[in-house]
Amino acid sequence: MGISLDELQLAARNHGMPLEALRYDLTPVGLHYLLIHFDVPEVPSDWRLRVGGAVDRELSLSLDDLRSLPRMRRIVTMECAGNGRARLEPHVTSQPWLAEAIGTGEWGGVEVGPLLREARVRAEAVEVVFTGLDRGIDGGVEQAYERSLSLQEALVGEALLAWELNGEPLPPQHGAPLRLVVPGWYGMTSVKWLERITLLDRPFDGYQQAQAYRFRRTDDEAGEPVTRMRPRALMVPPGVPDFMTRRRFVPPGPCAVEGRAWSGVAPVVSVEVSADGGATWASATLEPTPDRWAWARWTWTWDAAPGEYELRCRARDEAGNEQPPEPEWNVGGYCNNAVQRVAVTVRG
Ligand SMILES: Nc1nc2c(c(=O)[nH]1)N[C@H]1C(S)=C(S)[C@@H](COP(=O)(O)O)O[C@H]1N2
Ligand SMILES: [Mo]
Repeated sequence: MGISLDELQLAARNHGMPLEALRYDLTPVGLHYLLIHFDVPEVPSDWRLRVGGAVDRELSLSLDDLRSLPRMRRIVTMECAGNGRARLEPHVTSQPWLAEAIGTGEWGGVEVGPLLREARVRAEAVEVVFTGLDRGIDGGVEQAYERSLSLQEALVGEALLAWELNGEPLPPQHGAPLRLVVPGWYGMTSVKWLERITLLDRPFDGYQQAQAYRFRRTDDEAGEPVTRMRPRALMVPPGVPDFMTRRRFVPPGPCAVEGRAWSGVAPVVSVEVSADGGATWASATLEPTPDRWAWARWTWTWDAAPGEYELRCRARDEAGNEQPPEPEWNVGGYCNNAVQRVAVTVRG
């Protein structure tokens, strides 16, 4: 497979969500996936959030200042844009996710829009840059981790500045003391360890915006920015696993299969399951989502007869987006929402 020690080093720092945790509505904090490009930064004891750039009123806010504003809680499913990268051929060198770079949290904090209005954004502003405290070198460029949103998205979208996860203070690995959470978007948008918000009168050209996170089929094309999560359904692998291969073993008879499905583009309208390697598909029962951008639970009963199988599941959203049977290769290894496959042996 050709995964290097460098990649293993990344994978050991940035863990995924074990797929059996698809059973929980809210992912227990320690099971939510993690992606940290550089290091978890040290947070100064006098930390404040600064809002500046093209504004008439610069803001400098402590966590207590933020806590005095109207609070919001949103249940949000977050997925790394690199989820599924390790399935791409030829190999793309980076964090080698299979399908587990997901999690759902109840994030608590304040909405971004009202805070920007408070800062009196100037007419020339077009983008909002969110800068983290963490620094490192990527693509040969030393940088703070930072990403932007269009002013429109930041003002009218559902982005939150969060200091709580599942009712607890945000832990260091998820961005304490404060992070951005942008519902529906791939995870790279949700900047952790937030230090600064800057209004720009031009498009942001930072590394993580202009170089990374672009969907490119070849090295020399500019590509399209990676934005919202494509639809995806995942199942809890049924039965029990073989330790090394993780092939599943189930007894014959009715087998309850369950999972979750989401899309950052539009609500999921159907989940289908196949037990014959994609030849025929059956409709799963889809439950309502607890929040607009949270995953939906689905269930299906498989009448399992002895033999060797490959289970698959796939989601479709209201905008008509479907999961492809095979990955769509791209330079950065992003947005691979190809259908999940689970090898199962039904014992006689
Ligand atoms: N400051 C900062 N924010 C960041 C990152 C980072 O490395 N530094 N990683 C991003 C990426 S690529 C993802 S997928 C999500 C992961 O969030 P989580 O670790 O809380 O699951 O955080 C995003 N925000
Ligand atoms: Mo990511």
